Amino acid sequence: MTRTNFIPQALPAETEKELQNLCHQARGNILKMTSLAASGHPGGSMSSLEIFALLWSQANVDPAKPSMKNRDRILVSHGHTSPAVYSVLGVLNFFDLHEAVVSFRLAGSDFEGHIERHLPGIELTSGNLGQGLSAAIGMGIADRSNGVKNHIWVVAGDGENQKGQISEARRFASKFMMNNLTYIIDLNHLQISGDTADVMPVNLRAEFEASGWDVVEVDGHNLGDLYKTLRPEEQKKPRLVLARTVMGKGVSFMENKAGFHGRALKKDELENALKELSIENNMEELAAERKSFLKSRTTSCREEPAYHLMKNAGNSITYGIDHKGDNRSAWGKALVSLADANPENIPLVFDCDLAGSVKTAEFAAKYPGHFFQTGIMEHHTATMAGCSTLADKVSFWSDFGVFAIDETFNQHRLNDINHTNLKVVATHCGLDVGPDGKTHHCIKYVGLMRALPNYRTIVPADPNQTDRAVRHAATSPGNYFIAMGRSRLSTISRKDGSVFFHKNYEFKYGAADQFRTGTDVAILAMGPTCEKAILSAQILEVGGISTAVWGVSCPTEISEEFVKNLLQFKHIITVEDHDTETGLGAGIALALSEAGNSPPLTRIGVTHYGMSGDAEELYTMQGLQPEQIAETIIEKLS
Ligand SMILES: Cc1ncc(C[n+]2csc(CCOP(=O)(O)OP(=O)(O)O)c2C)c(N)n1
Repeated sequence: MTRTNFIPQALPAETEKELQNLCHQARGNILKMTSLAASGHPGGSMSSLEIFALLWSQANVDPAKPSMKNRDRILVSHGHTSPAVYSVLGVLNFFDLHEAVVSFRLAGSDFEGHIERHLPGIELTSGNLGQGLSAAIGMGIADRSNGVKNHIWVVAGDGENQKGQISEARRFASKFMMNNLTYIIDLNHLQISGDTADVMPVNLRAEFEASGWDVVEVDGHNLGDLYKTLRPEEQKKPRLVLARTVMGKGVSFMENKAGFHGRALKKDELENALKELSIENNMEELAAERKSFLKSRTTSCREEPAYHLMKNAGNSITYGIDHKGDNRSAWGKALVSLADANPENIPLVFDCDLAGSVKTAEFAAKYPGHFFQTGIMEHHTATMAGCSTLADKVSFWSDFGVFAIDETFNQHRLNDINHTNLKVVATHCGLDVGPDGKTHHCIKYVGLMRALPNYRTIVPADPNQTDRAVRHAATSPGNYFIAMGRSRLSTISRKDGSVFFHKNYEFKYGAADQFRTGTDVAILAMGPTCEKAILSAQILEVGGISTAVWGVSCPTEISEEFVKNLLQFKHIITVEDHDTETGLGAGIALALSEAGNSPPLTRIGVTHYGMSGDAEELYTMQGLQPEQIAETIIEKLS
C-alpha cells in the first residue's frame, strides 16, 4: 500500500481500494480473535476501524522504524478497541497478524486485551478511559520542545468523553496552542449501558468550541472523507473531529447494538457474520493453533524503554551546619542548578497553581519556555507530565503531596504501567503542613507509592540530602517520588558536629544512613523525624541506653542486609510523620517478619487524621517529640 504521508490533497483511488480491502479483512479478524478469546470488544473496534486504518497507513510512521524520532504520533485512548488496532497494524507489517489473531488475550501472548505500548506502532498502553488526550498532549509538548515537527492524532470513544480529565486536557491544548493536534471521537452514540445521550449527555461540539477548539464532522467510515478531514494542514487551533460511525459496522445484526460493545460472537453468530462478510471460516484451525500457542513471554513488559536522562548532575549545593532551611527550597535550587548544567536538555516542569509554595517559581522565571502552568488540573497534569517523558524529555511535576499522589493515584498507576520517567516532587507532606489541617496532611504516600512497582520513593532527611536526591532522580531512569514537608529543618550532623551529607556525599537509592551508632536499641526515622530521632537518642544515652539511629530515606526499598543488621538490637523503633499502618513502620514490620527472629518493634507515627494547628503541636499530639519518643522507648524496654 502506498503511504502518502498525507501529501496529496485527496486519497489516491488505488490506495482507497486497498484500504477498503484491508478494513474488510480486518472486520473478519476482529470477530475471529474476539470469538477465539471468548471476550473483548468487537462493537467499538468495528466502528473505529476505518479511522485506524487510514491513520496508520498514511501518517509518517514506519513499521521498520517504529521509534523513529520525527514520526507522527497516533494514540488510541479507548484501548478496548485492541482487536481493530491489532488487525490494522498486523496487515501493515508492524507485527505478525496471524499471531495476534490466534493469541489475543492469551496469557503469555503479546496481544493483551487492551493495547500495549511494547508493541511496535503503539504509543500508549491504554484502557483507563479518559487519559489518552492528556498523554498525547504530553508527548506533543515534549516533541515541540525537542524541535520535532509532526502531527498528533488521538482517537477516543464518545462515551469516554463523559470523563472530566478530558475537559482539563482540552483547556490545556488550547492554552498552549497545540496546533498540530487532532482529537477524533468515534461517535457511534453507544456505550456499555446503551445510548450515550441517555447514560450521560455531553454536548461535545459546544464544549470543545467553548474551550477554543475547531470542530468538524465527518462520516467515520468514508475513507476518502476521513483522509481530507484528518489530513494535517495549517491549523490555528487544536481540532476535534466528530467521526459519525456505526457500532458493529459491517455485520447487519451487530450494527447499532450496544450489546456488542463488549461481547464476542457465539459460534453460530460468528458463522453468520463471516458468511455475510464472505470471509473464510477457519475457526477450527485457529482454535487448534491457539491451544498449542507457545508463550513468548512471562513478564508484563517486554523490555525497559530507552529512558531519556539528564547527563549532568550539576554542582551539588551543601548547606552548612548552622543552616536551618526547608527541603522544598533545596529542591527549587537543585532544579535550577540542574537546568543550568544541562542547557541542551532542560527539563519540562509542571505546576498546578502552587509554584511559589513548591519552589519552582525561580525555575519558571529563568526558563519560562520549559515551565507549564496547568492550573488546578492535577489529573491531566499527572498523565501529561508522565507521558511527556515517553518522548525524550525529563520532566518534573511538583505539587503538594495530597494532590501529587492521593488525588491522582490512578494516573500514576497508568504512568507506572507505561514505564514513564517522571520525577514527582511532593512538598507539604505529613502533619508538617500544620494549620491547613487534615485535608492537606499527606500521610499515606509511602503506602500508595509502595503499591506502584515502577516508582521509587525518596523522603530526604534534610536540605543536603534533598539536593542530592533531586540530582540522583534527574540522572537516573524511571519514575521517582520525592516527598518533603514544609518546615525548616536542621542540617543533619555527625556526632562530632560535622555535616552528615557532606560535599562529597552521593545519594544511593536504597541505602539507609546511620546517623548514630549504639548497641541497645535502633531508631529508624524518615524525613523530618530524623532530626527528632537524633535528639531522642541523646536523651536515651544520658539515661544509659545505647541508641543507634538510621535515616531511612527509601522506605519502599528496604534491603535484606540492612534488616539483618537490625536483628542484634533489643528493640527497634520506627519514627515517622506518616501513617504507621502504611508507612515506614509497616514496611519494616514486614521486612523483619520475613527475616525471622526479630526483636520487638514499636511504630511511632501518625495514628489518626491530624487537625489544624502548629506542626510542632501536632507532633506533640501524636507523640513525635524527642522526649516523647525517648519516654516510649524507656517504657517499652522496662
Ligand atoms: C475510567 C474507566 N471507567 C470505566 C471503564 C469501563 N469501560 C470500558 S469501555 C466502557 C464504555 C466506553 O464507551 P465508548 O467510549 O463509547 O466506547 P465504545 O462503546 O464506542 O467502544 C466502559 C465504561 C474504563 N475502561 N475506564
